[in-house]
Amino acid sequence: MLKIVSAKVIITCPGRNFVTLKIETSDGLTGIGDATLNGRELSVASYLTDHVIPCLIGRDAHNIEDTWQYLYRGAYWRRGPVTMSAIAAVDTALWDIKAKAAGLPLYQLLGGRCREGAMVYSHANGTTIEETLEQAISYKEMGYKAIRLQSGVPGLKSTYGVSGTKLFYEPADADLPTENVWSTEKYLRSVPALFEKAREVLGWDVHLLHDVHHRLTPIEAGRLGKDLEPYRPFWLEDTVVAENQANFRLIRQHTTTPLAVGEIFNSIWDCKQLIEEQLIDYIRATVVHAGGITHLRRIAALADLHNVRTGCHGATDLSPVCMSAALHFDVSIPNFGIQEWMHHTKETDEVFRRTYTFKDGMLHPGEMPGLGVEIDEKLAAKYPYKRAFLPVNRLEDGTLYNW
Ligand code: KDG
Ligand code: MG
Repeated sequence: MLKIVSAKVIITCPGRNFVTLKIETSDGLTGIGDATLNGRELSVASYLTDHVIPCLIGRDAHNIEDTWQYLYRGAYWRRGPVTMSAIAAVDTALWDIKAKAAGLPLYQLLGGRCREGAMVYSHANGTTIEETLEQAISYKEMGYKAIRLQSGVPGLKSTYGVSGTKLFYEPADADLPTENVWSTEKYLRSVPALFEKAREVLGWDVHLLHDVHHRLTPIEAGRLGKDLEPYRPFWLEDTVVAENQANFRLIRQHTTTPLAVGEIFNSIWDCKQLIEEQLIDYIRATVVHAGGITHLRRIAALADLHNVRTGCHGATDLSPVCMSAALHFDVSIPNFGIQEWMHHTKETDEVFRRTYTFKDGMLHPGEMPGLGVEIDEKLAAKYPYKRAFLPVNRLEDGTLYNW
């Protein structure tokens, strides 16, 4: 038995907030898991410290599935982003420990490699089409095979996905929520022009992606998908809010543009209908917000039955611990599609010493036993938690809208 003897939550802000769970076992092995929930970080920290850690002490670290069931079924209150991020942190840390105990990189325990590395997409953004494409060109020169394009919308002061700092987009930027203003009409006019120009400038040898960030109705999404068809996007992401999964039927009736959704999903039940009815092409649930490696594998297995591939969320609010876990998952499943990756700040990469590397448009998880990432606790302590909110969004007449 590999007894859990202690567990603690580490909160640090090396450029943005991250919550990490660290578990220690009787023979001195440690494992870590990402528990970051953007803008709601302290709620997961409390859930872990007050309600999960006391139940972990004394348990066998090897019994990952039983611990998962204990925290999910055993809690009575199921699902939700706070609960599932906390479960994910425990699950990831236990997989880290098991792989270290075996002396193997985690992907070996998940069945070994299905591919050399995980194709990643990066974010090109700018206030104008020209600026966005300039950045896209530089990503192409760096070797990226896939690029997400987000551009400012003429007539709107700010919009989702367009940042001040170009290498990464960091929306949780204020002590209280900032406000964006939205116009669907202006937006719908601007995106086809971006993609038309992008194909002229970038050619056809690179995958192009776009994130709508939940701002359209199903029929508007159908229209946008149709308008983009000539430019063959790799995917159109989060066209509509996915609480009502049946909404996607209408979108599907109107376009063959591939659809991706799921970065805010936290359980297999959030994607069940979308997958079973083949209403989407890519499922974007990720390790930290969807119950860890154990649950994400279950989602991927269901998706595989219905021709749906994975495309895990990988914005800067997912720590290098989550990114590492995602990469081991990505290389080990048969129906991997693509992995999102944005650069973290230099300070973040110093706090989280990671072994994954980028080469020729792909990330590689590395060969270190376990996840291949460690947290420098002393350095982490130098960056205390800083309250930060995601923005909210209003229509031009002031109505509160989806961000
Ligand atoms: O926390 C919110 C961000 O992770 C999200 O806005 C980023 O949509 C996003 C993406 O596709 O990376
Ligand atoms: Mg997104």
